[in-house]
Amino acid sequence: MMRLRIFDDRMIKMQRTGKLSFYMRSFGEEAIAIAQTMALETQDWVFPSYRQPGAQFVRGRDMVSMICHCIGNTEDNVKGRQMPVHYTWKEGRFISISSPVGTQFSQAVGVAMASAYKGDDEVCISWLGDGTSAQGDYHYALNFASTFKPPVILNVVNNQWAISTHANLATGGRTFAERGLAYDIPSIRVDGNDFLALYSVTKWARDRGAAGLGATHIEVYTYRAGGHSSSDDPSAYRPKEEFKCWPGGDPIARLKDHLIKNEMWDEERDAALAQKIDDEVMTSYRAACEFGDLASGPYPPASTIFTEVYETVPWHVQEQREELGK
Ligand SMILES: Cc1ncc(C[n+]2csc(CCOP(=O)(O)OP(=O)(O)O)c2C)c(N)n1
Repeated sequence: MMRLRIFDDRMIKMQRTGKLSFYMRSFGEEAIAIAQTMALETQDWVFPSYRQPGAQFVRGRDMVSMICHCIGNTEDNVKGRQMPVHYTWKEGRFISISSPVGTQFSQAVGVAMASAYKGDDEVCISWLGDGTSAQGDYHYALNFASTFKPPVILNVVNNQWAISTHANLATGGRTFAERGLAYDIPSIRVDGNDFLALYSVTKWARDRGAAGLGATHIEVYTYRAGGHSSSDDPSAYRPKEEFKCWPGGDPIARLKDHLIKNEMWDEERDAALAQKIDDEVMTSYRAACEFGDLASGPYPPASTIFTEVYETVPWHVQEQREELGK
């Protein structure tokens, strides 16, 4: 969680100083991707939204590779085809983050159905936001999950805001959790700023999926402590006092306090770890820039728009390629 927060803090500063074009932080929501991915097995499939890049840290993705993606340089594994922070990482079974929000739920259900059909011990997990759960995609996915009972964990991350739209406008119900019950899917509401609660509820959901008991629907109650993205200014629509209350509190501070009280951690080690991570982030940023920085590149060549899309390139695309001279 500390790695994710420090990484995010540095990257937003890079954006503010013109070294990245765009950025999205997980600020206040760090426990979610970290605890929930830790509760899975390595063969499980992760279908994230743009606020769960932390799952990659759990699975060991190299920071340099993540920063190359954010810059969109020659080492970006998606060759500049995605917005920054819309990571994809095949080796970590981390499915490409989609800009059109909500597509990941149906994909997760579909892959889980395939795994069950093949008899593989694989569970899928996916997250979408309170705002996104007002879309049809959410309901299609729940209906398939209810009907076919695949091993899938479907999380609605209720961080109370969808850019400037409050969660009250995404449902008329009291909670997001209760919506799963209408689909006859076991549903639970968990404190999304409590690392240990998230870990245990996700382990339970994984066990259910692996035992053939089907999907679990989870409302992860949290708070988007920062802006929506580097393009957003929440002070334009959010009461100032709200952040001061920080519903649920800082998940990192909460776990730290718990560990200190149990004599498993101390302030000195905490400060040393923060410094070590910050050094790692800065070293990784400099290493990533060796493959191209935002101001001067190099970027993936234009010819890459024609690669890795079609196995057999259709004639009209081939014509366009020839016209481009690549
Ligand atoms: C299909 C679609 N509609 C609208 C958008 C624009 N958009 C991007 S993020 C976002 C808000 C999503 O809010 P929420 O689902 O609550 O997730 P959060 O950002 O709070 O994590 C919107 C409207 C989009 N990317 N895709």
